Amino acid sequence: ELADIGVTGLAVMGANLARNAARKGFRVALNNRSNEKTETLLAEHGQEGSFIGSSTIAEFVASLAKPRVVLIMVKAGKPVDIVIDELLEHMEPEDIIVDGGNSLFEDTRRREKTVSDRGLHFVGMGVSGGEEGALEGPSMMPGGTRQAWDRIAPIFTKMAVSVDGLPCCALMGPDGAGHYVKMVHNGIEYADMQLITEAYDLLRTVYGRSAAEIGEIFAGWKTGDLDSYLIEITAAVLAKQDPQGKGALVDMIRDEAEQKGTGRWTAQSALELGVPITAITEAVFARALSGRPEQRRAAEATLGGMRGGTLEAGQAEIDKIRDALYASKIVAYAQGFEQLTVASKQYNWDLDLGLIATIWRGGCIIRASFLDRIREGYASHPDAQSLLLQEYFSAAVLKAEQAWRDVVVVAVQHGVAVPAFASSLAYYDGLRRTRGPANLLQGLRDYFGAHTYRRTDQEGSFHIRWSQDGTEVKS
Ligand code: NBP
Repeated sequence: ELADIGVTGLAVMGANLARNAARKGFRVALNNRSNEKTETLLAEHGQEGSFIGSSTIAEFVASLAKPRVVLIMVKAGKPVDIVIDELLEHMEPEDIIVDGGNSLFEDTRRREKTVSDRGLHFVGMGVSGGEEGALEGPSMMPGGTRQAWDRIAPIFTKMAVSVDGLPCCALMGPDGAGHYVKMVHNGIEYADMQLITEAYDLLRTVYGRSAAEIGEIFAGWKTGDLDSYLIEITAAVLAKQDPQGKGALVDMIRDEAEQKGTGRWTAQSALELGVPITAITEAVFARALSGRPEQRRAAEATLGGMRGGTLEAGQAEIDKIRDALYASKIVAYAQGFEQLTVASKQYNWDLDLGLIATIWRGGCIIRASFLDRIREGYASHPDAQSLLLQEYFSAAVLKAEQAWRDVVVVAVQHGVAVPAFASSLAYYDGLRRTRGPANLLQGLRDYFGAHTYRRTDQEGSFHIRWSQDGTEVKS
């Protein structure tokens, strides 16, 4: 009997997705560049379902029912191209190649073209939820043709987690749409984590609370507006004791964050598209600064550390930090969704923002009850120009606004950096201005570069000699 789906690339993600499919009753063909991984999977988990092992790509492809569905789970980048080329030698028109790795959406657009020129379908699918999600039910964001989706939907919607009876897997749009949505998901995840880190830093550094105490504060936030997976695991991480007996484990961890690139890609795309996603970008830069420990040590020695002494944190201060976190989080999501809106127009993807919020509710790292509000918001205001202008969120931000300002003031006065809190607030304040200060920028640009300006009272572009004596620099 032939297999329903094949998985090639059996490191943690591929192996767990293959087991997930088998546990859901699909017959799964297995392949990996080096055979040990295939053999190990068969030896350790072969009894979980129906698998067909293979040692060559030819054998692997031959073990699949037509039209064939192959899920590639190899390292993002060149390996994906290598595997696609190998598969194309053996697969046939109408077959479907799905890349489930964290590929750059531009690579996906290129690969989709190459594969569809050969008469096959290519689906670029973002998979979120880490290794546990891959096994138990991830959130999956496929991009490709409707025809390919109709063929693979019965498999992938069954593998994905469901929330309120809706699978966290749906067609996002053509070509790179799925990987783009996954990229922005990761960007939002960066911002979300940075905001949590800033709340922690204030409580730890300015208010002198212990990791365990902060863990309890976060545990208390699990039940309110902030209810989310990331808040839940923050409480757990802060509560964890060092197995070597040195107190809270988090206090023993080096403060240098690593990154694999999806946050940076999100920021790069936003810069290309001209979308102001300040929270995500600050989160990427905060990781970059954290990665310069020598420079930070030298700067602290020369310039001094925190300003002023620690403060007492009563319930009022803790509540304010929670409110600032929530308001900043709304801004970060508003920015991420705006980026999706702009990209959707740019690449003709016709993204459904409510559907995106729906499939992010389970399986993925940013899952939160908050996404239900976003989903409802897009259902009732599909054309709102910003999430911040949807009733639920505008009311929430207005309610949190004073606390948000107070928290940023305390951070600034104590010299403790809160780039994501502060830049979210700056974005919010910039957004709330019918008339901002860019009139002056235009004047300057016209002065030195004759870039022209437009007037508030007349149509057309204008240029003027700005200096009265004619000595201005000419471009
Ligand atoms: P890795 O990203 O570590 O990739 C290892 C796999 O790639 C192995 O199967 C390896 O084969 C294969 N491979 C490489 Br490397 N070069 C190859 C080549 N030239 N030809 C064929 N196969 C090659 O695995 P992972 O952590 O399971 O992640 C897989 C994908 O899923 C990545 O794109 C990742 O970014 C994405 N992702 C990961 C997570 C996560 O939590 N880890 C979450 C969501 C998405 P070998 O065994 O022969 O060396």
